Amino acid sequence: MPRAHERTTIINTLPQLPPARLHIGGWIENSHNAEVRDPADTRNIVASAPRATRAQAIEAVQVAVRGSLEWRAVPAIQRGEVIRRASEIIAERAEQLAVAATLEMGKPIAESRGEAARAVEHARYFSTVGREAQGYTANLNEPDAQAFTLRSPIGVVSVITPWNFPIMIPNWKIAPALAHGNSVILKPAEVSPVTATLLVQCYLDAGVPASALSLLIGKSSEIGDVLLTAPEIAGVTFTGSTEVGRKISATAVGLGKRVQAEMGGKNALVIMDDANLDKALEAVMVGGFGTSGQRCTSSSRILVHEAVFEEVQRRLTEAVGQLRVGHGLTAGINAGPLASESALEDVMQGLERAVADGATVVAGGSRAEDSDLANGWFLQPTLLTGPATGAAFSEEIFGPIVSLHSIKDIDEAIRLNNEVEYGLSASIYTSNLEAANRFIFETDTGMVHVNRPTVGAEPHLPFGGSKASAIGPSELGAAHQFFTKTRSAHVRWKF
Ligand code: UN1
Repeated sequence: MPRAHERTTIINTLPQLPPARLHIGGWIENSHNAEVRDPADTRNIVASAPRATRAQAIEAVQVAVRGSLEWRAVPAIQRGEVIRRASEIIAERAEQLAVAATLEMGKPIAESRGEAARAVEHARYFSTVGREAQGYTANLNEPDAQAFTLRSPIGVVSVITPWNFPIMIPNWKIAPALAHGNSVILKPAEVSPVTATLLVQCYLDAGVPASALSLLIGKSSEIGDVLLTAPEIAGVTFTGSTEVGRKISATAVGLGKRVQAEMGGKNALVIMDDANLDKALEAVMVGGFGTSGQRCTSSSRILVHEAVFEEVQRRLTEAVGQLRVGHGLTAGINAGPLASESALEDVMQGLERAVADGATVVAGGSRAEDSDLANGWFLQPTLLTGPATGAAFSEEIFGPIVSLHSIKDIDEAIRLNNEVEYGLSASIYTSNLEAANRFIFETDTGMVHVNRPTVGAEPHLPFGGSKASAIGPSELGAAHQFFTKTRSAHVRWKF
């Protein structure tokens, strides 16, 4: 196997991406004053992007108010047909979306293709929600009368999304928002404006009215405030850091809006002494180093039973050394760069804090040495060992850094799992029924896995966390809780 420090050739000719654009009732030709740079080689300008002004954000809100009325009048089952058509268009354009995602945020193309495929699956799932039972009937304490519950759209929704899944996360918020009859204003991360433009185009081409889906690309400092505070906005759904999510929530909830914030994680993967080690180590590689660790569901803390600790450390050190770091469009690469300079800086600082707190670097730990990678935001995949305290154990470090901590038994695994402020996902690898069940029932994360990686998201199951990982209702299978208002109807038919 080639090793991480071997030369990797950066591809010479990159595909040209279309420009990012704003959509406010129609596509807008703003001047393009932001450059989108390839995080794997910042000498490459891969696209250009507009910057929406505050006035345009205000206009988008007015358009979305009209869009909300127009779109909610379309019967839910017909709205579902439009979403189904969007899923087909996303499937047709999957390669274009995947290339854009890789060029903008750096993940290996195979991962971007996987993300596009999951977006298709998620949209397909939401295309059917209009056919689901919406509520229940109930008696009233009077003759000739009956009550029932129904779900209504909430109205205009601000959708604020990150760069780590630039196709899948905007999609998994847009699809249910629209399926349930709301209008959407999407503000994607500044890192990935072209991917967002292409995704919005899929929904418009599928038949979503122009007024029901707006796209605002720009700086939070310029337009963010409008998306959180305009009186016409009913709800804000956000994915990103806990720090930003809490600020958004404080502002928007304070103004009486609904907030759904899916935030940080410090997810533990437990390996017991009776685990299938091959499978457990595969899960660490996928969950810890996939997307260069830039997932809120990443397995960043591996709690390893002391009886297998040495073997796990040895085998993981070897596997980490075999990861091929490079440009996401180069064949055979399985570790891309971090998405931006600030992302790399944050991760390097987290690593320094981890080491200062007593962690030992057993693999990686520095920027990529290969001269071809010197112009990108690369960090060697890094493995740490150390005490179950300090930054490596408790801080979300959003990069390819995984730390190993030794545990004695299931009690300690559960205690350490629950000790951190986050509560998104957790996993245990074991063949012991009691250990598995205790882990399920005694841990406090929103999602818990047995003999499965910590990552992943099924369209029909709730996706969400507890504690510092989430505010408001979960996503995906629980999306209706955020995107609809449950109302009760009280009907008398003799009067
Ligand atoms: C996954 O684990 O595949 O931002 C999905 C994130 C999550 C999505 C993770 N909201 O990483």
